[in-house]
Amino acid sequence: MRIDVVSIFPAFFEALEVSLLGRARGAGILDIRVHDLRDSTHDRHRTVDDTPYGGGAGMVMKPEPWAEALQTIATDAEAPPGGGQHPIFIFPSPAGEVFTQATAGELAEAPHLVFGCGRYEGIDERVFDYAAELGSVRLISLGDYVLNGGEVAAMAMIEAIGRLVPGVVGNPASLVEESHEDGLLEYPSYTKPAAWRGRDVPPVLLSGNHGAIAAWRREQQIERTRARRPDLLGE
Ligand code: 6GU
Repeated sequence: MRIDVVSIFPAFFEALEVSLLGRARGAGILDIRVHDLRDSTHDRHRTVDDTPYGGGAGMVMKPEPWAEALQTIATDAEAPPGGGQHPIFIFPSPAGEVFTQATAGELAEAPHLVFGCGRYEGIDERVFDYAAELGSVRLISLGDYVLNGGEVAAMAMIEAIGRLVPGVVGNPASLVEESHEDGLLEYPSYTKPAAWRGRDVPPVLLSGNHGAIAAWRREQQIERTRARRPDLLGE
């Protein structure tokens, strides 16, 4: 899978060089390229923002640098691998649809994603219309709170999506039994020692009875989901 990221703070994405995603990049499974939006400006001050029409607080990101950066990426991507297909442009935004595990699974199937990370009060709305001529466009939010820009949100989405790409996580079985994969929160996990500071591991887990263990884990999942996230149960 190819992932391009456009941002005025490319340094945020240095963390993609470590851990599982870093290894997947080294192995050629993920082709991640980070671009500085200011490289698509042509004035001496490398200006990316301006005051909003109609007034109001804050600054808005100008359309021209965005158009140049996105067009260059879309055109360049015509070359394989993943070439010839229109990219999916993702603009992290608190005004977008909410990102879920289902969103991650869907996007993990795409050959080419482009993340456009806005700062300030947002990006000139015409950029989204322009991007829609180059590929498909999604505005996506992590949840109902506000970050200073799209970078941290893009990082979270790239990790959630990237780990679902075949070969990124060594043991695919570990992707199955985790929170949100079946609409429930994960069951609690324990390791050795069986007794620790007066706290014992639940005896059923030491019983060797696989049916009883599976039933206990399912009960735990339902119980915690009801306590912490009743919305997932429609309650
Ligand atoms: Cl995707 N962007 C920003 N700026 N804030 C957010 C968000 C995204 N998701 C939640 N808060």
